[in-house]
Amino acid sequence: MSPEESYTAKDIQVMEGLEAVRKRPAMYIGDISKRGFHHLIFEVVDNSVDEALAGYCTDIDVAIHKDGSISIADNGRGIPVEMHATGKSALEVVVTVLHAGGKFDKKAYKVSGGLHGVGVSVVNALSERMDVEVHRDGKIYMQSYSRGKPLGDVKQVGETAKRGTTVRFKPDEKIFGDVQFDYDYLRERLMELAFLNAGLKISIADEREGGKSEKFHYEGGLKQFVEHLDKARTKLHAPFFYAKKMDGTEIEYALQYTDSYNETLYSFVNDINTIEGGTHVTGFKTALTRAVNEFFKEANYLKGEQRISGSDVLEGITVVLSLKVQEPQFEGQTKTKLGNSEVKGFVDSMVYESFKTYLEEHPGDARTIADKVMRSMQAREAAQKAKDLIRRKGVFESSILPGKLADCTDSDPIKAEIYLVEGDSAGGSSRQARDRKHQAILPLRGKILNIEKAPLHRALANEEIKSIALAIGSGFRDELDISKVRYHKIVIMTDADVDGSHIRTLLLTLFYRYFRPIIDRGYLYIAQPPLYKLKKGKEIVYAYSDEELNSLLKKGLEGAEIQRYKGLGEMNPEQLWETTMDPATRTLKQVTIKDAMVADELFTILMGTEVGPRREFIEAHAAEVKNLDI
Ligand code: 0RA
Repeated sequence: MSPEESYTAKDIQVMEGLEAVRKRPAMYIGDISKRGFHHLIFEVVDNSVDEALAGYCTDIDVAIHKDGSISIADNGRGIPVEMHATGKSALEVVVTVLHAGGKFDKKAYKVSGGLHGVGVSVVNALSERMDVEVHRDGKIYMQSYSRGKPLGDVKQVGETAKRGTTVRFKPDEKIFGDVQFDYDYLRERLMELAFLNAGLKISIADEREGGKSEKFHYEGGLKQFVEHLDKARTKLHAPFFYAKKMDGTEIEYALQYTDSYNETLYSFVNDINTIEGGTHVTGFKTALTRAVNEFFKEANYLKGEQRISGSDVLEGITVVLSLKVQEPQFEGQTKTKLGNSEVKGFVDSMVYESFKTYLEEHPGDARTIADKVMRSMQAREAAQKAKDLIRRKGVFESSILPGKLADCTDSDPIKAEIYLVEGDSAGGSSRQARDRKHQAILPLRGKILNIEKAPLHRALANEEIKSIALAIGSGFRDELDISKVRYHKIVIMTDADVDGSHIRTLLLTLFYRYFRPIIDRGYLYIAQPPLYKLKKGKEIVYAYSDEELNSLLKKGLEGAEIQRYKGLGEMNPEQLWETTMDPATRTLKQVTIKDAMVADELFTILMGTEVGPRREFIEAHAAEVKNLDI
């Protein structure tokens, strides 16, 4: 058969399928930014994790190579290679056919919605080059592709005693532009996957300059996840772990109380972080509250009409909740909210029973937890009194704005912006620089309260927090009313130095813990002031990163005079306007919940009660702390 003759209708369909992916990549992988090309990696890793879930794979090794490619090797069953009726190898079908369902749809847990589960063929379509090596039945097979098209048939290239699949690919620059893999971003997710899948060994190696590598392996799974999250906190007892499988649905959770005033709850469905929560989280919270209340009643801890509220039970708790659901429905803006109504009851009954039993069987832990919950209840009552007092004084009425706010004149929230500016001098120049009609300035003085260590009623009394809340107008925590937000762009503007990044972390944590819906709506931003001013003759150019500086110095601005901006105060109002505040020329980074979560975790380490993790962190990051970017 000549190549022309073997080019069948099926091949045309294949190419049309992959062409569709190349035409509208965002439809398949969300976007084509940094998130997008990292998503390609997770797509392949998910397939390897599926092999592990099915009981066939123990090791996954990820490597970032010097040539800009990435490889994912596993010791699973290996993608099948046998010939099809179509004359094609199964491997070629799996890798070139969009949703090669049916026979090859081996997933125990389907992932509908969300972005996971689009398949290796999407990775192939979006790679300028991909190589797959399969070790199976004693033989090594290879096939290579370019932009989804096979460069030849599947070939046997040797013999082997091993099993498994290695996928190596280089994302297509035509689609993604300049691709730079981010080690820390990858490690974060790989570590998370190792925690979520107890016993699975995952490694990451960076073969680029300054190379590094790490291995993640946790026999204790979620229990160790919780210990990791609490590493900087004072723990009140050893973590409790529970797992149960029923009618194809699985639940696992680990839980620990610390002396923190905050709730840390991470939830996952089929290994996807359900940032927006959902029925499983609701079920969990109501069950936990019920179990504790029940236990308190039986132990006669409560006086008369005293009742424990959900927030009392959740204060200071760290939870990782992980579910495996067969047909998950993901909803919400980022498709990370579980919608399945049947899951709520399932989680509720499993958690209620297991936690109540735990309290009964561990009287020491139960006593400690009960004391903590009691203190939370008393603090809540104190906070309520403080709030009532403030309300009576009218402080939280939106007509009263903080004295240092330089408000804008247009009161339409959609058009209004507020800059939260560090320090008085920068506050002054941004006040002069701004567009008075649409831009308000709130200067923030000194350090904002460490909310990791402050109970609610102390947070309420803090001047900086109060003025932020008053200016924004929404109220916060349980009482936040998103329709009252006075600005749909809230911009954090801090110096590009250690203090600045510290204050930014603090503010992100504050919004994450007190004003979360503002982040969910996408109202929170980080200003991007330039790091350098380059002057060559009459020409003045700004660089916003070290990379940009280097490339400007190489392209036309050789020998330019360089000024490094340490603080916003070093810029005059015109420069500040032009580089950072003018909507026509500035870049703002929109804060995602994930950004805020990362900041919050970092903050917990930096501010937590345990000294060890803080020292470790600072030592590990000493070199980069100057541009620690969160
Ligand atoms: C299709 C069918 C089977 C496994 C796989 C694909 C598979 C895909 C990937 C991608 C990366 N690693 C992978 N490992 C396996 C089932 C194989 C069988 O039944 O033997």
